Amino acid sequence: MKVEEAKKLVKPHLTTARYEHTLRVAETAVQLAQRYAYEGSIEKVALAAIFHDYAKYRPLDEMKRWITESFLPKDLLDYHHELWHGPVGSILIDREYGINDPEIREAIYYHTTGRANMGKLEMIVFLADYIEPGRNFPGLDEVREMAQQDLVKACWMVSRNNIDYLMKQEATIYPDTFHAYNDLTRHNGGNTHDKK
Ligand code: DGI
Ligand code: FE
Ligand code: FE
Repeated sequence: MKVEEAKKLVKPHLTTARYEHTLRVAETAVQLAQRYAYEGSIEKVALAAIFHDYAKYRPLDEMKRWITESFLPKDLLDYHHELWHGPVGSILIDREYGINDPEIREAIYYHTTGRANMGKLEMIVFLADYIEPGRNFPGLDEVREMAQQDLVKACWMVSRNNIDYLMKQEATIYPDTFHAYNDLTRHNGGNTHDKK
């Protein structure tokens, strides 16, 4: 699928603000892919980013049905519905448009939580979603700076900031969110608390 066609397909499913976020994530993701010499095509990077929030505004009962009736893990239903749009979106783009590239699917599926052993395209979309120029989170400057230097370390910062934010909200935290943090921490050489 061509990038321009993907944009046209996604647009009616999103609000204007969300569509503009999506375009900025795509631009940011392409820049990261170039910086970190992603081996796949730039078109794949753009498609993963353009579709990453595709399911964001699906009715909750429809997303619930996809989780119940597909291979998606049922424990998603025990967590906040914000966690559903990635996994459900990854299924919808296959069912509706025949996009079944595993790297694209995983980048969309895990873009909210991350997970252990993320691939390069997954990390690129995960990071681009957080640092795109329209975002304004506390600590974002530090992450944007690190994004120019070290993809894994920048993703680690995103993961750490997410958990920090969620704990301050006293929110429940999905296991993959922790798995991402632990895995990225190990890839960063760990911390003195990890060492005996
Ligand atoms: O869809 P976006 O707004 O572009 O961004 P996103 O998909 O990264 O995040 C959507 C929301 O999900 C965001 O407000 C933070 C939240 N979130 C991420 N991980 C967890 C989570 N919420 C809960 N309750 N638990 C998590 O593990
Ligand atoms: Fe999202
Ligand atoms: Fe997003």
